[in-house]
Amino acid sequence: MLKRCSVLAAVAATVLFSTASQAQYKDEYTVSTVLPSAFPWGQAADKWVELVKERSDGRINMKIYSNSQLVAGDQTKEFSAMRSGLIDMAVGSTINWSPQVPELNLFSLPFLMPDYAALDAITQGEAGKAVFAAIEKRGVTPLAWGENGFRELSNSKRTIQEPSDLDGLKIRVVGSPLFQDTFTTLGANPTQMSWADAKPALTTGAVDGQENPLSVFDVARIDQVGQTHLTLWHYMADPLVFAVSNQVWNQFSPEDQALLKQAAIDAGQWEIKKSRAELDDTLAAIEERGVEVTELTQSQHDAFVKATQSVYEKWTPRIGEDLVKQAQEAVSNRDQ
Ligand code: X2X
Repeated sequence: MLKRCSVLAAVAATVLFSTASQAQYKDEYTVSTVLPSAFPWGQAADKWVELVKERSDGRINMKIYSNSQLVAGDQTKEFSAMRSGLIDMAVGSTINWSPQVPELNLFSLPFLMPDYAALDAITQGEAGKAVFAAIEKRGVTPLAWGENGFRELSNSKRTIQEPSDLDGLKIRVVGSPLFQDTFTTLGANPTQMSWADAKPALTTGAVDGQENPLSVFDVARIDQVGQTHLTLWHYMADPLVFAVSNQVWNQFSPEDQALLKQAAIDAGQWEIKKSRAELDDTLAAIEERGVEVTELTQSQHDAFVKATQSVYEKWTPRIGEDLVKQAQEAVSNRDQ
């Protein structure tokens, strides 16, 4: 009898304990993204949610809110909302979080990363670790990298082959002061606006041009709003970061933290591979629709590099001299 009682007590204790720890878990966690499932970015988030659900046998459920709807369309508020716990998780672009995490401006330095090997050398090396530490320091736990892509320049007015071709062009840029500086120094007339406002502004002709990865240009059908000139200048690429608000992160058991992290790593690797593999077809589809695609010669490219040097002078101290140096070294030592 005594034995039975203690077994019962043990069972009761287990039930109680697991209900107590389960009670800290939410029925559903919010995941913020800017772009929805039609884009690689949204697919990265979809994959993460799917893997977590599967690997946790349905214990951890996440729901994606795309188009920055949790921050009323203002993607530059996503990081603060996550930090304060208004948003549980996000798959976000380094550009959109850079107002709160200055180190993330690293990736926006013009022509720092000539190719994917350079981008990977940064994210997968010591510089990438330093960037993650900077995010963590500001109240958000970064788990893995994904990719929005190399950003190319489009406009409705003319072929752009050299800095002077940008003279006076009104360009929509993301809400980042560094972008404002890059385009101002090139002689353009940049306007910061959210993604939600970008397509309407292109449609009405309020702006002449924009910059975004080819996948975004293609899926959002930017060609349909008069953007007939596209220059492949690969001037920067924005990685995506899978992340969780610290307030939420600390409530997960160590096992579930590991599960969330591994699922983010797997989803990120899957999405990076997929979006790179799709690039050639995407470009072909864009050209087929009659968009004039311009590749820069080496000397044209060099002219842009030269014209944007002042951005480094102004922004390196803000990003951190050591981090910029570490990234530049990673780029020069990359496997090619
Ligand atoms: O707003 C943009 O241009 C986008 C969708 O690429 C980002 O969120 C950085």
